[in-house]
Amino acid sequence: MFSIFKRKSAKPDTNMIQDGVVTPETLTKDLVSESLSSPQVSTEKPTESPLIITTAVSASEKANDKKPGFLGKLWQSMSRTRERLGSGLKSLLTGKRTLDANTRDELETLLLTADIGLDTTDALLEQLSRVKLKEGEDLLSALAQLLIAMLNEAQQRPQIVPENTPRVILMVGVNGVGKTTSIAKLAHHFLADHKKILLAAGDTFRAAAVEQIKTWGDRHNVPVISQGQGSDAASVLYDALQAAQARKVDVMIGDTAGRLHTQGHLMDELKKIRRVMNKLDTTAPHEIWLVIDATTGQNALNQAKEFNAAIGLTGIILTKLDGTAKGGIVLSLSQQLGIPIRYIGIGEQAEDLRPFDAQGFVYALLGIEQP
Ligand SMILES: Nc1nc2c(ncn2[C@@H]2O[C@H](COP(=O)(O)OP(=O)(O)OP(=O)(O)O)[C@@H](O)[C@H]2O)c(=O)[nH]1
Ligand SMILES: [Mg+2]
Repeated sequence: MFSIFKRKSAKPDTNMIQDGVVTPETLTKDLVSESLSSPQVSTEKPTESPLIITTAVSASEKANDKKPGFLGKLWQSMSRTRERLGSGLKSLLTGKRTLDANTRDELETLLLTADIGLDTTDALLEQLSRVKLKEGEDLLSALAQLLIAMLNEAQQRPQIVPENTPRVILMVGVNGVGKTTSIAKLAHHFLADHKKILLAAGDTFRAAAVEQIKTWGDRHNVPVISQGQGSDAASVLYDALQAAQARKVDVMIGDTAGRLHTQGHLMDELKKIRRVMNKLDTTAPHEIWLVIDATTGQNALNQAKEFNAAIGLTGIILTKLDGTAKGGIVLSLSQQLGIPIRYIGIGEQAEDLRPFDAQGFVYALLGIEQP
C-alpha cells in the first residue's frame, strides 16, 4: 500500500533529462528513479508565444514496452485485458478478410462482454465493415489501425497556457482511485525533467490525506502547501497558487478529496476551487485530470461525463490497469468523450505511471508484437 510514498529512489537517468529549468533546491540525489519516463512540460518557446504541455513516451520506454516477454511492463500489465478481449479478437480476426454476418455477431459479443460499451462497439463494427483491406492485410490489422486512430483522435488536444505562469494541474476523482499516488508519481516525472514543482494538499477531508502528501514532499524536498484537516480546499489551492507564483515554480499539482460524481455539492466545491484560483490566474487550472480506476469498468464513463460536465476535464489518468481485465474502457472513454488519456497506471512504483501511447496500448491489447 502506498509503496511510492515509502520508496527511496536512485540516481536520475541523465538520458531522460530535458533542457529546462534546473532547480537545485528541489533536486537531491534520491529524487528520481533510474527508470522514470519523461513526460514534458515544455519550456521551449514555440513559434507562437504560448507554452504547450505535452506528454511523451521516452525511446527506451517504448523499446521496453515493445517486448512481449517479462521486460514489457505494459504488455504484462495488460495480460488480463488481453485474455478477456485481445486473444478472442486475435483468434476471430486473424487471416480473415471479410466481415461476414457470423464474424460480425461474434465480434459484437466479444466487444460488449469486455466493457467496450454499446456505442463504441457499434462505431467499431460500422467502421470495420467499411474498411478496404490492402494486399496482405487482415481484419485484425485493420481493427488495430482503427483502434489506434480512434485513440489518437482523442489525444490531439494540446493545452495552451500563457507563458511565465506556473502550470497548474488539478487532480480530481472518486475515492481511492489513485489521485494522491499519481501525484507522487507525476512529481517524480517532473523532477526527473528538472522542473521546479510545488504540491497543494487540497484533500482537507480525509484525516491522513494532508500527512500522506506532506510526508512525500518532505522526503523529496518538494514544497507542499497545506492547512489543517477540515479547512477550505479552495483556500488551500489559492494559497498554493500564490506561493507557486511567488516562487516561480514550473508545475503546481493540486490534490483534492475523493468525491462521488453524483454528489452535487462536492462537484460545486470543485467549481469554487476554479473560481478562487481564477482570482490569481484567469487561466488556472490549466489541466484538470480525472483519475479513474480501470477496474471500475463502464461506470468510469459516468464518472468522466459528470466530472467533465461540472468542471471541464483536459485529461484522464487511468490507474490500476495492471490488476484488471477491464482495460477496454480506454476505448469507450476516448471514443465517447474525446478526452485524452494522459497517463496510465500499471503498478505501484514511480515508473509505473506511463504517458499513454495509443499504438503501444493497442498492440499490448491485441497481443501483436510491434514492428
Ligand atoms: N496496482 C496499482 N495500484 C495503484 C495504482 N495507482 C494507485 N494504486 C493504489 O491505489 C490505492 C489508493 O491510492 P490513493 O492515491 O491513496 O488514492 P486516492 O484517489 O488519493 O484516494 P482518496 O484520497 O482516499 O480519495 C493505493 O494503495 C495505491 O497504491 C496503479 O496504477 N496500480
Ligand atoms: Mg488521496
